[in-house]
Order: sequence, then structure tokens, then C-alpha cells
Amino acid sequence: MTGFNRVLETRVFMEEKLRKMGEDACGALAKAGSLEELNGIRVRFLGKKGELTQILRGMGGLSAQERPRIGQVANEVRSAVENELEARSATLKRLLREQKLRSEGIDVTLPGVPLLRGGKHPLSVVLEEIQEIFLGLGYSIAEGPEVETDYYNFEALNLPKEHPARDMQDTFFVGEEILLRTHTSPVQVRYMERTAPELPVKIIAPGKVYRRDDDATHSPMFSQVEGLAVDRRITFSDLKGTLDLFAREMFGSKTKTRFRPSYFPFTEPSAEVDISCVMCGGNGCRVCSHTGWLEILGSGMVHPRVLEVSGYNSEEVTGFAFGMGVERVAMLKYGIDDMRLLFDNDLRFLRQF
Ligand code: 2NL
Repeated sequence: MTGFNRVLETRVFMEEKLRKMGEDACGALAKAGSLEELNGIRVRFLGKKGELTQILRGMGGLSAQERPRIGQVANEVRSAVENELEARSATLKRLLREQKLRSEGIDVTLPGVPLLRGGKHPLSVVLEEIQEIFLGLGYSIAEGPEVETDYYNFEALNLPKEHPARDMQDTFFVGEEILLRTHTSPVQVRYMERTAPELPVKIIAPGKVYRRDDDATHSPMFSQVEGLAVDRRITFSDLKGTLDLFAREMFGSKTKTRFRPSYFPFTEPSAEVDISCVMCGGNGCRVCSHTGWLEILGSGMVHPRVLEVSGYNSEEVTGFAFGMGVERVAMLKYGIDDMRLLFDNDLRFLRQF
């Protein structure tokens, strides 16, 4: 045999060995039944000491011109085996998953269990709306304790011990001078006490309050939002403008307001605020008892004595204040005729909002 033929045969022989190896590998892969087996095959053919490496050792007998050709074939075979390995691995994973689901008896085509979606309570919706309106006017939110002292709940608000106006609020007493607050005004007194003589004061005080009342329009626990603005030259016009804007934002842009003289010990003068009826627009209906008006809040100019005990000079500053019941606002806004519905937590009622 000439040298040429020997080299040619060696090359052809190596090519054949490589292709045969590729076929063997692919054949083995097609029969593999587990990922472990696949890995075994990869090691056997492509591993560091695998068949491909063994065959390529024979390259030593090739001339420099022949080597690239064998290298090319080796690469082709290697990537063919790698592709097959990848494809078989994907197929096996799918088959194994399907088998597992079948053995567990899971039917993935069954409809799922629907998740119940909750919603906000109408009182929360209304409270957040009230807060947003006043935050938009530059007010801050102030909070304070629900168990109060007689001083902050009454005394500081110009309601001395034997004042007849204390009868307006039937109070839950916890101790001698300790009680459940009957309004959130004490929050505002505490705020002024902390802040004086700094100006301006612009706060709202939302929160739960307690009174010994229980019927269709009163609950022993309810929520209030009070508001307070104190600065130099605050006037009754500021009060009217603020509450008129609040009413239009809360009940719609066509809403009218009406201020009626009233009495609160902590404001002077005082006014009751009515809005044009949300049901009939002011023409008169059952909801507004054919008056065209609905009462929504109480208000007034802060009594000078309240300013003084809270640390402000009533010769230099004035202020207005107001208070409203959140349940009442919600009842008017949504046409609810019994306050107890707001506390029963009956889903047939709550789902309507
Ligand atoms: C109502 C009436 C009102 C106030 C609350 C207040 C607070 C301070 C000083 C003066 Cl610190 N006034 N609050 C004023 C007028 C009326 O509430 O009917 N609430 C449900």
C-alpha cells in the first residue's frame, strides 16, 4: 500500500468511526427513559474520556492537511449529538411531567376555584373621600386617644362641669374623670396645645366617637370628622367658602349649601349646615321631608375661650371649626335609611357598594 492510500484509508476510517459513533449516540438517546440515562449517554460519548475523545486520539496518524477535515466532521457529529440530547431531554421532561400528573390524578383541564374579591366598606370609601377633599385644601390629618379625660373632652371646650350643654352628649364614663370621647374635638385641642403659638393651624380629626344613643339614626359608636383652621383674620366667609366647596366635591357640583344659626358651646357664632337634597335636588321628597334640604354638619367660629386655653391669643387670631358624622354623610350619599346596616356587615347589603 502506498503512503497516500494509507493516509486516505485512515482518514476515511476515522470519518466512518465518527459518523458511526454519532449514530450510536443518537440511537441510545432515542431509547433513553430517564434524565439520568441521558446524562450517562452524554458522558459515554461526549465526556472527557468518552468515545469522541478516544477516536480523535487517532488524529495523530493524520497529516497536517487531513486534520481539518476530521476536525470538521468531529464538530458536526458533536453538535448533532448535542442537539439530539437537548431535544430528547425536553421530550422526556414533558413525558415525565404528564406521567406524574396522571398518577396523581390531577386533571389540569378542570376549572379553578374562583377567588373571592373583597371591597372597601362604604364608610371607608366616604371617609377617604372626605380626607382627600381636605388634604387637597392643605389640611393635615391629626389623631388622638379614644379614651379621654374630662378636661380635653369637655372643660377645654368651654363645657364646664355643670354646663347644661353636657346633657346634649350622653357620655360613657370609664372612671371618675376618664371617658370615651364624645367627639374628636379633644384631638384638636391637644394639637393646638402642642402647636401654639405657631400659625396657621389647618387640621382635620377623623376617628371613632362614643355616645349613649342607639336607634335607626344613632349608634353608640360612630365616626366623626372635625376640622379646624386657626390663623390671623380667619372669617366666617372662609368657613362658608370651605364648607360650600366640600359639599360640592362630596355630593356633586350642583349641590347648594345653607347656613342656619345654631348653638355649640365651643363656637360663637355657630351654624348648622344644610345641603340641597341629594335625592330631589331641592324640590322636596320623602328623604328631605319635603323641605328640599338635608342637615350634614355643625360649624362655627372657634370660641375665644377655646383658643385661649389651647395657647392662642384670641385678640390676634381667629378660627373656624366644623364637625360631621361619617355615617350620616354615607347614608345621605347612598340613600341608606338605617344606620345599623353600616355596622351589621351583612354581605347582601355591603355587596351593593
Ligand atoms: C356636629 C358639630 C362641631 C366643632 C364641632 C370644634 C372643635 C374645636 C373648637 C371649636 Cl377644637 N369647635 N368643633 C365645632 C362646631 C360643630 O360639630 O354636629 N358634629 C357632628
